[in-house]
Amino acid sequence: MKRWIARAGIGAVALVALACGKPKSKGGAIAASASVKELMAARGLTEADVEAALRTYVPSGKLDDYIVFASGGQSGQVLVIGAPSMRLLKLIGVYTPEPWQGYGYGGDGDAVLEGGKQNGHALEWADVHHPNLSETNGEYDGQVLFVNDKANARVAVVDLADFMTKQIVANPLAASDHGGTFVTQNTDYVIETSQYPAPLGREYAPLAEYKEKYRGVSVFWKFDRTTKRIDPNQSWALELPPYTQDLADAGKLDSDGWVFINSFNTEMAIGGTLEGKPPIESGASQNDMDYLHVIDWKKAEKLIADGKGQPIKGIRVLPLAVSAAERVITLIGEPKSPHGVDVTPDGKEIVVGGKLDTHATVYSFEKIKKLIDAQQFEGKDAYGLPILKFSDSIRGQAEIGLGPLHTVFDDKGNAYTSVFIESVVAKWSVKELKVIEKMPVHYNIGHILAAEGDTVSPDGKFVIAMNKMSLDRFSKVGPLYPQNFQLIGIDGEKMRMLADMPIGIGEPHYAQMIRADKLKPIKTYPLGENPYIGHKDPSATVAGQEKIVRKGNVVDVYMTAIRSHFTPDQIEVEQGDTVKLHITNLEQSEDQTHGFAISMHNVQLSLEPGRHENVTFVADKPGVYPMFCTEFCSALHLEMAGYLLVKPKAK
Ligand code: CUK
Ligand code: CUA
Repeated sequence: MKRWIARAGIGAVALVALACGKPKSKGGAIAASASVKELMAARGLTEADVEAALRTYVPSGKLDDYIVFASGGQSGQVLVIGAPSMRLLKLIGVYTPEPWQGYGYGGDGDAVLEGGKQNGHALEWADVHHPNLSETNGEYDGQVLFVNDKANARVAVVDLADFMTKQIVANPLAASDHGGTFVTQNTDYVIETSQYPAPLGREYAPLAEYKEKYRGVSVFWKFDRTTKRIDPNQSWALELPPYTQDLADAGKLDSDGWVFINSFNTEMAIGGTLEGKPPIESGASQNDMDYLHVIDWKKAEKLIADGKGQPIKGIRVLPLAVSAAERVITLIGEPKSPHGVDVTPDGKEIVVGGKLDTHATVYSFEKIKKLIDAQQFEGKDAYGLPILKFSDSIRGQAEIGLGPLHTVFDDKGNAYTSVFIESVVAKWSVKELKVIEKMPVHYNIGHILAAEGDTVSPDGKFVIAMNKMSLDRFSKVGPLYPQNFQLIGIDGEKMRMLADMPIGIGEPHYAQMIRADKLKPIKTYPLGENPYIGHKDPSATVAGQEKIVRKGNVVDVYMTAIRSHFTPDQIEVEQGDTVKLHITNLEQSEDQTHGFAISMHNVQLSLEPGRHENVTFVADKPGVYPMFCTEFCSALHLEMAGYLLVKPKAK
């Protein structure tokens, strides 16, 4: 049942026939229908329930058509979910150590987490907001996933060859981020924009100097396709005014070369609740209009290449004055504290979700470009940035409802906007600027995502409502409730609610859904490969070459793992020795993973077939420590063990 059953409504008999996998007989009655009807009655299922089940059920052994990469919120991880089944496939450890994958427990992955240090501190959590897949010509290419850490201004690179985090870059300029990690249409750059303004480089300045010293910043991280890493040395940044920059999106096709960033709090409110001053929330909601930042990044790139950037903490930053004079940044009014900004698939228009305003505003890139080229500005802001007239820059507005946030698109010219306060998905025609249908969701939807949604050619099959509250949807699990992802079919005349999926590890923000056949992950590593260096590890070992080498108080152990033993399986060292284990999994068959742990040492590795890992620790406490495999790999898994013996220092 690969194809969708029917476009419009389908009757009970047909449903039952489908459920039974038997063609409908001439008379309409079929043998098994009674039992399906009984089942429906016994379980209290409606026809709509059964239809939703048929549209999403993926039988054992069959695969999902789509893969969703979802932010794991405060967990610092990324969820990998199959759709339409909404089955959880994997949690990828990104900013937070992940023991199953042996990420952050003594192996080579520790160095990746080290890269995420800020101000010299190891940060043990992150708030993952916006996963973004790499693109080629505006299409997801399935190579790499980028995710930001809103809490600590960091960007991570997940390699989709093995679904592992390979790099975390710590933004040295900002203290928090939000508008990220959006990619340009060929992934030349991964864009990360600050959220809460602060002095660039995280220096001290009193709040009284907010307007003079506090700034926003947009970092253009250069992505290198050959190494599959961000190259900080080729990256640069734009100084922004201290308006609180929010979401952002990169232009595509017609608007390639441009970036659009929302803002709120152009009032530059700083709070002061203890002194009886209004909190930021009310100070920031005074003006009727905030500013959409329209950025000509290709021009900025040139100015940086011409040496116009000023280095701050090792990153070349284009000063606001240069951006103003060269018209790199242009502002346009946008209604009251907006939230999402989303470029349409054709790249011609930019949709801004009103949040405190009931509209989605549709800006025309063509109009904006003409006004900028003709230097037809209505004024300048306090920082000298030119401002375009709002009414001249838009095509129109669609009345959406209470609290429009984010917008995604289908293949038929429709937009789907998440409407937070109303708890609905609003489907509307971009051309007509008219709402077509509203689908209630449970409850308080934040982001919304669509199949192939951020590409130049969305699929128009599904959207997922990412709801902040679940109230009565799931069994109670204490006062902290799971978030609720709701899968909605959009390929028919009407939207259909298909499935709920509780997310119990954090508050996800955004996610992207890619066609599963675009992903080509490897099944095993070439023998001895270290995934973090991308080739055979210099310390990789083959069967028969295992050895223990002592040099002074450093003990190097060249080990192998294969069903169901480690060689060597007895390691004796002296108290105070530095122990370096170099372990190669000699297995070459699919899914034949061994784990490796040593009691009391916080060491836990995942050795997928062929993979090599290095572990270094100081044997500081004399004793006898079992070391063993932690994946049930064979009938003799429990026997896959040995001992680390630490001899007390001779007195
Ligand atoms: S934000 Cu969370 S619902 Cu960080 Cu993209 Cu809008
Ligand atoms: Cu190897 Cu269990």
